[in-house]
Amino acid sequence: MQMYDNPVISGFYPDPSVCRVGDDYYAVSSSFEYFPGVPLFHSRDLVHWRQVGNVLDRPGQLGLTDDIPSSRGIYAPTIRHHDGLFYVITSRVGAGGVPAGHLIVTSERPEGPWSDPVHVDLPGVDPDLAWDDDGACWCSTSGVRMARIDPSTGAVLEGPWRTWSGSGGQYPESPHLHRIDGWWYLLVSEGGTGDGHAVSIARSRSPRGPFEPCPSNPFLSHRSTDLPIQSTGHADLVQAADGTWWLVLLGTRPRGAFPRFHVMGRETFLAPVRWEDGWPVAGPVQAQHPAPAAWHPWAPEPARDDFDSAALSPGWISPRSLPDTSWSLGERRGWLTLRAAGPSLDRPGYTFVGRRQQHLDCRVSVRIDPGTGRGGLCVRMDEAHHYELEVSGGEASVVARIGPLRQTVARRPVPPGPLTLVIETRTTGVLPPSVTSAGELEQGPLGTEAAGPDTLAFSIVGTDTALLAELDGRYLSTQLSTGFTGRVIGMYAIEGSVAFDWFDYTPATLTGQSSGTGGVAR
Ligand code: 6LW
Repeated sequence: MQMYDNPVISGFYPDPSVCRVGDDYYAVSSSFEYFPGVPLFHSRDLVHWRQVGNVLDRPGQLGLTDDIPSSRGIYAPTIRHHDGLFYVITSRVGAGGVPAGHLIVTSERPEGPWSDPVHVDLPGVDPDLAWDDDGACWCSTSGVRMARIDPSTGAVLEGPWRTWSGSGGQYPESPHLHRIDGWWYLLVSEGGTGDGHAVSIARSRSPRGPFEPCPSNPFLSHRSTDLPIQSTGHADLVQAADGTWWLVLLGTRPRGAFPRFHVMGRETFLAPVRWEDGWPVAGPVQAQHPAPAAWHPWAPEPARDDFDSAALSPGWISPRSLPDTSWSLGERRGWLTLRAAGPSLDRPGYTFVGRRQQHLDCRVSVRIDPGTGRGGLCVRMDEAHHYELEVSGGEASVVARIGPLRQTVARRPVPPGPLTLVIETRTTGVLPPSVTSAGELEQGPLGTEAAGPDTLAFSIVGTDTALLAELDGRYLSTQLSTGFTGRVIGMYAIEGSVAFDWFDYTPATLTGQSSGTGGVAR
């Protein structure tokens, strides 16, 4: 029997929403402070996904300014297809987690171009769109609230009012309203997006309610289990072309000692659904399930970007913005040239182009020519949590920024001209290293057992390979940094111009640890 692997979209792609048009499926997820926003994926089987663009790919649609903290910005989109048009609705969230309304964009084609946004002034986050036969458009948001809106202008025509809000768990959110067999099913998540996460459902003959809850709510939760996949929730429902039903939902893969750490944020999982007495039955979400009838793998994405194209591919992201003046693929043909905009990765405003870490074990390498500038390769959670391998002035260094602490943990002279920088994440042989008072890295236990999720190893490759440092991965985990995102690995410049000939991302598959192969580009 053909099985599929979870997660189906690995790396920090949380809050998934999916719609089907004929034999094609489209999925979107949250992007928070990153530009471009709202990655859009295409699949023919719900298992193998490839990114075909970003919904918010023009600065004017997004407006992510430097005062937007990490893990704020764009939250929890919903994608729907109605009357020949794709709709994406998503929330904007400002400092302090204060919701700042919602925006709707439309396109005839999922690849875009997507329209400029119209704004919807409703409280909460996690907006959803659903239409009834009369053409009325229903928008539900966290809380859970419901309103009738005009999606072409964003005008609120009626409401909002409180509607069914789950079985009593905290944070009723991520509502999705689906019309199935003459019923309106309202799918919600509750319990918060951590260990207590759960999915519940209710139904009504009218979008206005009253909603009758499913007797077995929450009908899906991994709370209080020792399952390897945790925090399952924020689900959307889709019927495959063969009539079977599926949930796409977020989950995490925590590792290490109690209370365990996840480093790639919340990822996208797929779970089969069956119906009993008019209610969905799903879960637990496993690392493998029998595959949907359609099976349509895409050709694997190349591991390496040689920067030979005229445009950056859609998987590249930058915190808040990537001004045209800060990067070029044309200045030096076949190289990505980054120009420093800010002097430090500790404060917004710097030049950084990266991609999500998508595998527990992976190897990232770049060919860098620092010229007279300063830059390198960075693993980032946010401005206060990042490790980098940096080159400048004939020296390579490994720098760790963990909360209020910033330390150069290794230095080594390097010859002038291009060199290859390598960062590996390893889940095997994890030992907590220590830094001596002289700033030297010392291997060995610090009186604790190996407890982190992984180790990050920093090397320079020339005629031979020099390992500069190995650092504990727990300090670049959601449990340490807090927030809604996961690791992003990227190239940066913080002084002058720094050029990159290629960037290679290779999952390590021979470590004995499943990295979740999913269908998405690696
Ligand atoms: C999102 C909420 C959630 O708004 O996390 O898992 C929040 N669910 O629905 C941010 O992703």
